[in-house]
Amino acid sequence: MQFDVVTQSWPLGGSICELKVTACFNQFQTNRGPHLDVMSDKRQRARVQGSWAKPLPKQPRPTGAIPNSSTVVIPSANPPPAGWGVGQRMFEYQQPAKPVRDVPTEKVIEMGGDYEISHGPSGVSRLRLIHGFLPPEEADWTFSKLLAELPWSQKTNYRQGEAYEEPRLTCWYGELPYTYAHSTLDANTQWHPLLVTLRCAVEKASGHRFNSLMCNLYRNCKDSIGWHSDDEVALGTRPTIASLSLGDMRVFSLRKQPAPEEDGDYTYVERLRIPLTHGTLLMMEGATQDDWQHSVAKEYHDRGPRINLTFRTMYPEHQGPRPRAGLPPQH
Ligand SMILES: O=C(O)CCC(=O)C(=O)O
Repeated sequence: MQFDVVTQSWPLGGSICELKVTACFNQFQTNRGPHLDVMSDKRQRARVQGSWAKPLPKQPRPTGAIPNSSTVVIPSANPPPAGWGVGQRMFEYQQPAKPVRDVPTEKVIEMGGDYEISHGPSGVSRLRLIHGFLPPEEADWTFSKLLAELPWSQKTNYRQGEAYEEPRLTCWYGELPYTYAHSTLDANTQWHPLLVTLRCAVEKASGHRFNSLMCNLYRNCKDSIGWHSDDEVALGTRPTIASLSLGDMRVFSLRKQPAPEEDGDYTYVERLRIPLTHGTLLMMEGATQDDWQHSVAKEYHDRGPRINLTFRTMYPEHQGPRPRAGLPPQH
């Protein structure tokens, strides 16, 4: 076996790119005729190793004024050899038709406390975050009991006449049925005794009375709830919602309703993220359901089960969804 090494170098981006061509051929090939030598030469060229040699000394930067013309010609740093079919590249600056708008940075709320998240024509939107509302041992026990003993089932919803299974399990408690996404959860007054105890504790902490409860079970990272507001007419105006989380942490996201002139475009709206941990109580108050939407998105990391209990007050005299501009809710 015989090896030949041919080294070719040329400047590229401030370094010297060096290409080593390792020619390897069997001794007997040298005994073949001239046409075979051409073939073996082609095969030899196919064995290529690239490597970087030491950097070139720095090139002096061009000095002088930037030309006034709106066309800037940027020659490529190391023009390729003639015959490559690529010459100078032209970039033309054009004034953007619309002023450039920044997408607001998403804010994260991690510390417990009271937050005024917006002041709008509908009023002040408020959040209250209480970590450790249930101490860890109590939260563990409550989670296991509710997971095992609540009548969890998967609801079928409808979007544009098409049926789809909700990506989570639910159960509903209240004297009134609860309708959303064109399907109804029947009234259910058979409150689990543990839920009655939790409702009393949440009422005491919040100073609000609740007569209904939506229970959600997110089985794993693939379960979710889409963007929506809890703004059904039956919940009354500026409803207070108390949301207790148990089990694995999931991110609760909020996004502001866009102004009417945005035509339902959420690109530039304010956004918030709240990691909701085991035993945490989140209160949504004031105009939050008018001016914001919320969701729990699917995740790409493994997640264990999570239960969320949202306590609400339903008014029998009001029924049906509240009309709203923008996109339909996606429960
Ligand atoms: O799981 C959560 O934290 C949110 C549940 C929710 O948005 C709802 O029940 O309307």
